[in-house]
Amino acid sequence: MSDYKSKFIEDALQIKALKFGQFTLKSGRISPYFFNMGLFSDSRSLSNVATAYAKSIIASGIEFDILFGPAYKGIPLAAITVVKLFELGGEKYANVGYSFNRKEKKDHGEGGSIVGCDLKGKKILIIDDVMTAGTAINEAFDIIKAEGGSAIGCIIALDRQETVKDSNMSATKAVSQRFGVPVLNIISFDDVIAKSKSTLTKEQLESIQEYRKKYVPSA
Ligand code: OMP
Repeated sequence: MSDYKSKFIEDALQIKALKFGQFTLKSGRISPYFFNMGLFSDSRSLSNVATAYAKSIIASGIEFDILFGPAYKGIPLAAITVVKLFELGGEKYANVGYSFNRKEKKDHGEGGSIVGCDLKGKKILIIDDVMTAGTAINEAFDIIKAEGGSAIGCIIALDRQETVKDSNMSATKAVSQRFGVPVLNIISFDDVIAKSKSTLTKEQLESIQEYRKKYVPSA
């Protein structure tokens, strides 16, 4: 596992952004673990997160004009990562822009629902936190399309490697096929387990295994 992935999981465990227990997910699934990206909220952990996103993007070689962070959680992620892309990737990323959407459209001043770079005619990389059943991310693709941009991929911190809502298809694969773009990640569920297995109790490992049986993709 690369250093930045390893560091990312270590930080997540240390600040308790990655927790084991019983959690109800957006999809209604009852999960034995939860990843709360919002707890990366101090300068050190945010700097490390930005490094992890930036290194994953640089390693992928993906070409894009704008990093788009859907409201709310994507907003700081886009801002810190675009800065880190320039710091780590240099001139190649010097002109990369960032933008985000407002949840409520503004009808005065500059108006509209996009803050930051105009998306029209631009190649957009979406940045978000977690993918489970792959539902939440659809909205970001819709916003970009409505603004005349072209979504060329998305990057998430954690790919939980689960199925979509009503079939045994992988959520990331479904998103990738639906929009014809790659779905990149910093870490996957497999990375989480590889790194934290030795610290988990027998009961925790069993409930993770039970959960996986239900939602592991077979397509
Ligand atoms: P899906 O729409 O099912 O892919 O759920 C993704 C969203 O669920 C993320 O954007 C988060 O808001 C939230 N989530 C987490 O933050 N961490 C988790 O470990 C799991 C979820 C979740 O509810 O599935």
